[in-house]
Amino acid sequence: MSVDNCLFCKIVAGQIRSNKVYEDEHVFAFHDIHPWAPVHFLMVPKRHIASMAQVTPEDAGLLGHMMALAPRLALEQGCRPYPEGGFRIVTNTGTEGGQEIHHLHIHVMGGPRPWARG
Ligand code: DGP
Repeated sequence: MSVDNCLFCKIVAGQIRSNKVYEDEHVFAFHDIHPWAPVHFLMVPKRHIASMAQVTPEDAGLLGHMMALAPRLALEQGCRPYPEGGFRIVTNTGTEGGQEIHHLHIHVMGGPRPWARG
Protein backbone atom coordinates (compact mmCIF):
# COMPACT_ATOMS: atom_id res chain seq x y z
CA MET A 1 0.00 0.00 0.00
CA SER A 2 1.42 3.37 -0.97
CA VAL A 3 0.55 6.79 0.38
CA ASP A 4 0.00 9.92 -1.74
CA ASN A 5 2.79 12.46 -1.55
CA CYS A 6 5.21 10.06 0.13
CA LEU A 7 8.60 10.44 -1.55
CA PHE A 8 9.75 6.91 -0.77
CA CYS A 9 6.43 5.38 -1.92
CA LYS A 10 7.06 7.17 -5.23
CA ILE A 11 10.61 5.81 -5.38
CA VAL A 12 9.33 2.28 -4.68
CA ALA A 13 6.72 2.71 -7.43
CA GLY A 14 9.36 3.97 -9.89
CA GLN A 15 7.65 7.36 -10.18
CA ILE A 16 10.84 9.05 -8.93
CA ARG A 17 14.20 7.80 -10.14
CA SER A 18 16.63 6.21 -7.72
CA ASN A 19 19.84 4.25 -7.88
CA LYS A 20 18.51 0.81 -6.92
CA VAL A 21 20.56 -1.55 -4.79
CA TYR A 22 18.05 -4.34 -4.23
CA GLU A 23 14.37 -5.21 -4.61
CA ASP A 24 12.13 -8.08 -3.63
CA GLU A 25 8.44 -8.52 -2.90
CA HIS A 26 8.61 -6.63 0.39
CA VAL A 27 11.74 -4.48 0.37
CA PHE A 28 13.35 -1.82 -1.82
CA ALA A 29 16.89 -0.49 -1.31
CA PHE A 30 18.55 2.46 -3.04
CA HIS A 31 21.50 4.84 -2.66
CA ASP A 32 21.00 7.85 -0.42
CA ILE A 33 20.99 11.06 -2.44
CA HIS A 34 23.15 12.80 0.23
CA PRO A 35 25.61 10.11 1.37
CA TRP A 36 27.32 10.53 4.73
CA ALA A 37 29.73 7.67 4.07
CA PRO A 38 31.43 6.08 1.04
CA VAL A 39 28.72 3.39 1.11
CA HIS A 40 25.31 4.74 2.09
CA PHE A 41 22.06 3.17 1.02
CA LEU A 42 18.53 3.10 2.39
CA MET A 43 16.31 0.06 2.85
CA VAL A 44 12.55 0.64 2.96
CA PRO A 45 9.52 -1.63 3.26
CA LYS A 46 7.44 -1.39 0.09
CA ARG A 47 4.33 -1.07 2.24
CA HIS A 48 4.07 2.40 3.73
CA ILE A 49 4.94 2.45 7.41
CA ALA A 50 5.59 6.00 8.62
CA SER A 51 8.35 5.18 11.10
CA MET A 52 9.56 2.73 13.72
CA ALA A 53 6.96 4.29 16.02
CA GLN A 54 4.19 2.65 13.96
CA VAL A 55 5.74 -0.83 13.87
CA THR A 56 3.56 -3.58 15.35
CA PRO A 57 4.33 -7.19 16.29
CA GLU A 58 2.91 -8.20 12.88
CA ASP A 59 5.82 -6.35 11.25
CA ALA A 60 8.47 -8.41 13.05
CA GLY A 61 9.03 -10.72 10.08
CA LEU A 62 9.40 -7.80 7.69
CA LEU A 63 11.89 -5.99 9.91
CA GLY A 64 13.80 -9.19 10.55
CA HIS A 65 13.99 -9.74 6.80
CA MET A 66 15.41 -6.23 6.33
CA MET A 67 17.97 -6.60 9.10
CA ALA A 68 19.07 -9.98 7.79
CA LEU A 69 19.51 -8.54 4.29
CA ALA A 70 21.59 -5.58 5.42
CA PRO A 71 24.93 -7.40 5.91
CA ARG A 72 24.73 -9.04 2.49
CA LEU A 73 23.84 -5.80 0.71
CA ALA A 74 26.53 -3.88 2.64
CA LEU A 75 29.19 -6.28 1.38
CA GLU A 76 27.79 -6.17 -2.16
CA GLN A 77 27.95 -2.36 -2.06
CA GLY A 78 31.61 -2.31 -1.06
CA CYS A 79 31.77 -2.45 2.73
CA ARG A 80 34.73 -4.52 3.84
CA PRO A 81 34.05 -7.63 5.92
CA TYR A 82 33.76 -7.65 9.70
CA PRO A 83 35.72 -7.01 11.87
CA GLU A 84 38.14 -4.70 10.00
CA GLY A 85 35.36 -3.34 7.84
CA GLY A 86 31.73 -3.42 8.87
CA PHE A 87 28.88 -0.95 8.61
CA ARG A 88 26.50 1.17 10.65
CA ILE A 89 22.72 0.82 10.70
CA VAL A 90 20.63 3.86 11.71
CA THR A 91 16.89 4.40 11.81
CA ASN A 92 15.83 7.94 12.63
CA THR A 93 12.37 8.11 14.16
CA GLY A 94 10.26 11.25 14.47
CA THR A 95 11.32 14.88 14.36
CA GLU A 96 13.41 14.71 17.51
CA GLY A 97 14.91 11.49 16.22
CA GLY A 98 16.13 13.30 13.12
CA GLN A 99 13.64 11.75 10.68
CA GLU A 100 13.03 13.87 7.58
CA ILE A 101 11.24 11.41 5.32
CA HIS A 102 8.25 9.81 7.01
CA HIS A 103 8.42 6.39 5.39
CA LEU A 104 10.33 3.92 7.55
CA HIS A 105 13.89 3.50 6.30
CA ILE A 106 17.11 1.95 7.50
CA HIS A 107 20.34 3.78 6.67
CA VAL A 108 23.21 1.38 5.99
CA MET A 109 26.59 3.15 5.96
CA GLY A 110 30.16 1.97 5.68
CA GLY A 111 33.45 2.26 3.89
CA PRO A 112 36.78 3.84 4.70
CA ARG A 113 36.76 6.70 7.22
CA PRO A 114 36.53 9.62 7.71
CA TRP A 115 32.84 9.95 6.91
CA ALA A 116 31.02 13.21 6.35
CA ARG A 117 28.96 12.69 9.52
CA GLY A 118 30.05 10.42 12.32
P1 DGP B 1 16.14 10.72 7.45
O1 DGP B 1 16.71 11.99 7.98
O2 DGP B 1 16.51 9.52 8.31
O3 DGP B 1 14.65 10.84 7.20
O4 DGP B 1 16.88 10.46 6.09
C1 DGP B 1 16.31 10.67 4.84
C2 DGP B 1 17.38 10.41 3.82
O5 DGP B 1 16.73 10.37 2.55
C3 DGP B 1 18.45 11.50 3.72
O6 DGP B 1 19.71 10.93 4.10
C4 DGP B 1 18.47 11.91 2.27
C5 DGP B 1 17.62 10.86 1.58
N1 DGP B 1 16.81 11.37 0.49
C6 DGP B 1 15.97 12.43 0.55
N2 DGP B 1 15.37 12.62 -0.64
C7 DGP B 1 15.84 11.66 -1.46
C8 DGP B 1 15.60 11.32 -2.83
O7 DGP B 1 14.81 11.94 -3.55
N3 DGP B 1 16.30 10.26 -3.33
C9 DGP B 1 17.16 9.54 -2.57
N4 DGP B 1 17.80 8.52 -3.17
N5 DGP B 1 17.42 9.81 -1.28
C10 DGP B 1 16.75 10.87 -0.74
